[in-house]
Amino acid sequence: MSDALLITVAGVGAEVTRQQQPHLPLLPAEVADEYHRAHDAGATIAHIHGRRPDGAPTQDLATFRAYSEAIRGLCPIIQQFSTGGAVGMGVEERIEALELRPEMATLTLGTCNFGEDVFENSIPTIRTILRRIQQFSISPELEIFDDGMLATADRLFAEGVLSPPLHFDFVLGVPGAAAATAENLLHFARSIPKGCTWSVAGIGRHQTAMATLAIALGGHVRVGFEDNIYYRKGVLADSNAQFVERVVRIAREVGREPASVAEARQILRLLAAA
Ligand code: KMH
Ligand code: ZN
Repeated sequence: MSDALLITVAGVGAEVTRQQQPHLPLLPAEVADEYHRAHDAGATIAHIHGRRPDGAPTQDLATFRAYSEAIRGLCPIIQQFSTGGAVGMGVEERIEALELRPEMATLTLGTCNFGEDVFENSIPTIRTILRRIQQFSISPELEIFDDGMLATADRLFAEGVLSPPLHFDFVLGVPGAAAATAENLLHFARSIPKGCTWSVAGIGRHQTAMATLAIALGGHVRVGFEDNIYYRKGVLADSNAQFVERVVRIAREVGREPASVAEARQILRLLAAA
């Protein structure tokens, strides 16, 4: 297996505001430019949420079509649509854009507290999202926010509705879900079936430490404004690419190069180029 590093950039998110992070991209051209810069810096997967021009989160088809076409016009980064959307969104809105058949889409395997809110993913919700993902032959990325979600993965594997090897993303440090600790990361990485791949999204100030651990452990990395807006304590990042550049520097120090898009498709077992 290639040692190349998958870098996912979560550049938009659903919760961060322009007031908090002035460089947050909202319009299609801004979003495409941000992912283009991140791709040039070494990112190979774009985790995508939709926003209206005023910043309100949306999962609507027109927004995703505009984003997707604008990104594709600038760079070949692998597009991964969020099906999480924003807290409180109905499941039909969350999966509306999947008919555009992105190469990847997220699938969160359980409900958790999310700051003061609840990120709802009941088993029926998970099944609805999974059916739509499979209907369009999209590759799921399994989002794991806490231990119970790993048990749900096992349950779906046992039922045969999901078959490993698959790619997991461990989201660590959300207030109300699993903490961003080395122990949790190791536990999660050891709990998934052999042959599966994984990345970590460390939230807030944990982003770089979690990324560094993942690089050392042979995992992969997610960075971006969705998870963290600060480059360092008290200093806002000036772009998503700035996070990618830092991860690439750390990875190179331990002998890992960022994956190309072609290598990423191999690592992720994606069937064909989009
Ligand atoms: N916005 C969060 C509540 C995903 O993209 O699949 C959920 C989320 C997960 O971001
Ligand atoms: Zn997301």
